[in-house]
This record gives sequence, C-alpha cells and structure tokens, in this order.
Amino acid sequence: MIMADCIFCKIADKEIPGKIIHEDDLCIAFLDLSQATVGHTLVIPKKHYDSMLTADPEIIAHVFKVAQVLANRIKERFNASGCNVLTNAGEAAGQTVHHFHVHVIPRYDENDGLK
Ligand code: DGP
Repeated sequence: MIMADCIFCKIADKEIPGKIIHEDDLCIAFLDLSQATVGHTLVIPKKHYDSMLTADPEIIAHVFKVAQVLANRIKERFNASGCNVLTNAGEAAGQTVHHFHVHVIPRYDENDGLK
C-alpha cells in the first residue's frame, strides 16, 4: 500500500531515486540522505506503516533481520568498529519521516577519520 505524500513510499515505489543497496518482496534498504556516518543506511518495509508502533510484527521481524545482514555487510565493507541499529517512533522520539524505518549507522574508531 502506497501513501500519497510519503517520501519513503515514493522511494520504495521508485518514483523518486534512492541509493538502494537491498531489495526483496517486503522491504528495501537505501543510503540515508544525511549520512550520520559513512554507510548510514535505512531499511523500510514496502508497505506503509507510520512507525514501528503500528507495524505488523512479522514485518518488524523481517526488517530487523535484513538490518542485521546489512549491518554486518556494511561493517565489513567500510571496516567499521561497530554500529547502531535503531528506530525512532513518534516525533517526541525524533521521528521525522512517518514511515517505519530502521537506521543502520556504522561507527568508527575516533582516529580512522570516517565518522
Ligand atoms: P528519523 O529521524 O528516524 O525519522 O530519520 C529519517 C531519516 O530519513 C533522516 O536521517 C534523513 C532521512 N531522509 C529524509 N528524507 C530522505 C530522502 O528523501 N532520501 C533519503 N535517502 N533519506 C531521507
């Protein structure tokens, strides 16, 4: 289901471009525009849910499974030391795009220059 005026629905539907690094029947992953660190990726379900709070539990499980696979791949690819995998739910929690998404944010040692 596509929600009009949802930027992530439009990326999932290829209506607007995204740097897509993974796609399957249920979800898509692409680079975050703001790149908190190099390799910062978002994993989203193709179907619209406003946030994790209203998403189907099976979809949540799938999105996090994909996030785990990608976190390992990104960590290896960019030689990161660790990563944050998180979701913001609600404006009070810092959610700015109201389509459920999981951030995969690689973290680097302070002295390797990639932050
Ligand atoms: P959150 O604050 O958890 O709702 O994170 C939303 C993220 O989405 C934020 O890090 C920036 C990113 N973002 C917003 N608009 C776009 C877009 O059009 N394309 C991409 N790739 N990322 C976007």
